[in-house]
Amino acid sequence: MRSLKVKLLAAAAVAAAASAVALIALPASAETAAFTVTNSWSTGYQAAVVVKNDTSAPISTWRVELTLPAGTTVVNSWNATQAVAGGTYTFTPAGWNAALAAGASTEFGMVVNGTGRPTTCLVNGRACGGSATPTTPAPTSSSPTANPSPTRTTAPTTAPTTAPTTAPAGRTPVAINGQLRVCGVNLCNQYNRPIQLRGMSTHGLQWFANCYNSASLDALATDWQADLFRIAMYVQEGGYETNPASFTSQVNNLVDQAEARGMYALIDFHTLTPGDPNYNLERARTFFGAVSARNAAKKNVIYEIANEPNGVSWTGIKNYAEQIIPVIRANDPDAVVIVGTRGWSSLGVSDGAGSSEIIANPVRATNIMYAFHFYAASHKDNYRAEVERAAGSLPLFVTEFGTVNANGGGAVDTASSTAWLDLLDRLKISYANWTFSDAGEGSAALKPGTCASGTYAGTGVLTESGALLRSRIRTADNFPTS
Ligand code: IDC
Repeated sequence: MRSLKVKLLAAAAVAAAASAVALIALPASAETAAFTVTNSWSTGYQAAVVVKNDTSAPISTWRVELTLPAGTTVVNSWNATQAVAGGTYTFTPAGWNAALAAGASTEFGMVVNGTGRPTTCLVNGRACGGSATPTTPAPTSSSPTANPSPTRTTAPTTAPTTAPTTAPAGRTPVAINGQLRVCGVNLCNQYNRPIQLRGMSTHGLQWFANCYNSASLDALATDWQADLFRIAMYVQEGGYETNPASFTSQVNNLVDQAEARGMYALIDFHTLTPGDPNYNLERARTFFGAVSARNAAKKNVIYEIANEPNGVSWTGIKNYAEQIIPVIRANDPDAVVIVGTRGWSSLGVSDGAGSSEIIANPVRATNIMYAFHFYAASHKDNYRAEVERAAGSLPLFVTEFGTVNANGGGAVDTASSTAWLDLLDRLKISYANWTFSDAGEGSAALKPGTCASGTYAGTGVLTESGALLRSRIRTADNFPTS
């Protein structure tokens, strides 16, 4: 058996805002797991565990066991499968993150109720530092906190996650705009005034979970000044259907992370293939029942119930919407819900149809909007004309768009992207760009390798698409405040 050792990093002062770090020396070649407290408050804390294969050979799976003292429990976790026996929590891969190439790492996280730190930490059955019961050494120095206490004026109703360091209290998009609603064809804020939200979409959570963490969300909220974070939870392709509990908790965690930074969170049930959302009707009932109950009290949540219906009629989409919207409304009556449209959310244009079939036969529900998606290098004047026409009758929300081809790749079409963004600004149509990730494709905003490096702020990490979007999103919002 390969030598296994654990690197244990822990916050030493439980109640104090400052965290100190203790390190157990590693052998030259080992698999490691690093436990870091990323935020703490009086009754609990949030932690991240980075499992790293520091050996020179691939490993096929991993298992981390943490024993917590009596009175301290794990409330929820993400990016891992959690089991508990006594006070010992065992975390195994979530499904997509089992195999680790030499030098590769994966991260999972948890929210803990109680202030006790792990007394034992094992990776693949071996004790930290080679002993059965490692103790966390006392801090050798106190370092300034990486994650200061939130500056919010209102305490979050659930366990907070890391708050931004620079967003002034009361000035975040959610603090200014509050609970959103649809008024006429617009998205309106708490003062019933039309607003436009501008932000970024994740890539598939099953593939790019390592891109969504405290540092990347801080960059989005404070460096990009984004209003909106779309959480793209694929249902197929290794997504929700493979582990509903894990993906639900991952989405909920990201909702919290957006809330802690004053950003709106768009929960995207990312159906794509098969294109008929009714295929996932029961999954959607379960998922939206869970996330709407859990997030009902929050003001920052918007629900997108079907990413891109395709190969299905408008009637089929409408039937799906009229079954899922009541599930959400039962828990969260005032949240805005967005309905996907025919032909990959093209308002039907990509199917040779158009918005008139929706206008003639709208979804029977209030406080809803309709999704429109475009990829600037593929979709041009005729699509823009349809959006302009439809915007007079239907509340539209561009929940996804790319600056490149519809396959997510190719070169940035700057002229078409700029024409689109100017149109959306003029019509006050909100948007989320595909993607805030370091995928190796033209639509990704971050250069390949950015997420592994852990640094997200500034322009050095951006692709051409990312630079364009950051410069557009960073301009002042001017939200009405009365
Ligand atoms: C693409 C991703 C790509 C992935 C593919 C398959 O960019 O890495 O392999 O999905 O799932 C959409 C979809 C969105 C697509 C994107 C680009 O909503 O899931 O992402 N796109 O093809 N609609 C139009 C384009």
